[in-house]
Amino acid sequence: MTTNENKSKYISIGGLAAGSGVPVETIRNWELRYGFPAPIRLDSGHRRYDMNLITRLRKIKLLVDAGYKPSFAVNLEESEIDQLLVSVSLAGDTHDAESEDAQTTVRRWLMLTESMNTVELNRVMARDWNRIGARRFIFELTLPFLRDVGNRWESRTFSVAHEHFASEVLQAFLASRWRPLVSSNHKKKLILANQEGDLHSLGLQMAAVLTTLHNVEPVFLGPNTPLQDIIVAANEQKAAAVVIGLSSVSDPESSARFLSRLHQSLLGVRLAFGGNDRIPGMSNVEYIASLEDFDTWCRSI
Ligand code: B12
Repeated sequence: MTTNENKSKYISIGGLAAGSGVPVETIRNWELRYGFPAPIRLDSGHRRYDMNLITRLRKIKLLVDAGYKPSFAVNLEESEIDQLLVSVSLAGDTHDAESEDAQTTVRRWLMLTESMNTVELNRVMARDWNRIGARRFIFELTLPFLRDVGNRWESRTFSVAHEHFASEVLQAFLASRWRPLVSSNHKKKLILANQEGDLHSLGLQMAAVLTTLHNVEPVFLGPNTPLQDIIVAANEQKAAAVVIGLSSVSDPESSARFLSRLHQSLLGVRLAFGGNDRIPGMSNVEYIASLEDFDTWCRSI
């Protein structure tokens, strides 16, 4: 087929390779052997591929990585591929999940993110939480997982949709675990909020998990919280402290102004922040460099 129409729906072989994670040479080789993925040809003779092929090729790659032959995988229906991807992931459970190393578990989470399999990713996360406990779940699995998601997004192995999917599943999972742990026996309250404009709330979700392990009640205001609302919540709740999450996207100068204004209005409530190490030093506002440090800091509330 020769066409120059609808070019925007079509991508080059390099684009297909970047989007699917299958190298250019392999794509050419599979086309030659199995007739898949089939390109259209421009008048110039160059190959172009329908963008919808990215997802199919990505999933086929997962099956091939799991040991299936390409000749078998390329001929499957979409629904068969999805079913097999679930069983591949389940099969991994049968070999001693107890002793599965963190790297393998993170790879499993990444694979389920790649196929956007919500049910299975939730199930595996629940298994891992029960298997190694909340603290290790955060430090050994969640942080490396998010780092890998970020790296894959940067190298375009993951799309923005994958990044959003991973964040949403993870944040819902973490909240579902720490919220039931909050008890009316907790004597102290800690306000957790992101600065206005900052949507990176996963650091705070992890901080909330750690907070409950210290018998302190997190009052979680979450992403994008206006200054005034943090002040109102801290005063009304008689909070022992306020911790602000600032991601690396936040501008250091305006974040410093935000923190100073907050400190001035909080009247004797302890104020700390974490997440961005480029904020100029401030007296009366504590800096918590990492979630490990936050875990220790909680003991001082
Ligand atoms: C998930 C994610 C998102 C999600 C966030 C969803 C959510 N509910 O949190 C969404 C899709 C919304 C998003 C949006 C954007 N993102 Co983003 N995102 C990420 C990603 C993949 C993970 C971030 C994360 O949660 N990491 C886990 C945290 C805990 O790790 P950390 O940030 O390294 O934090 C460490 C410490 O700083 C500390 N810490 C962090 N938070 C806190 C809080 C407390 C209280 C304490 C004590 C400590 C602490 O603990 C961590 C471990 O020690 C990163 C990539 C990466 N490698 O991190 C990019 C990343 C942070 N995002 C980035 C960008 C550019 C954006 C956008 C501007 C993209 C865009 N063009 O729209 C927007 C900005 C939105 C906004 N206004 O905030 C860049 C920032 C680059 C920079 N320095 O400027 C990154 C690094 C990706 C990249 N490599 O380019 N993002």
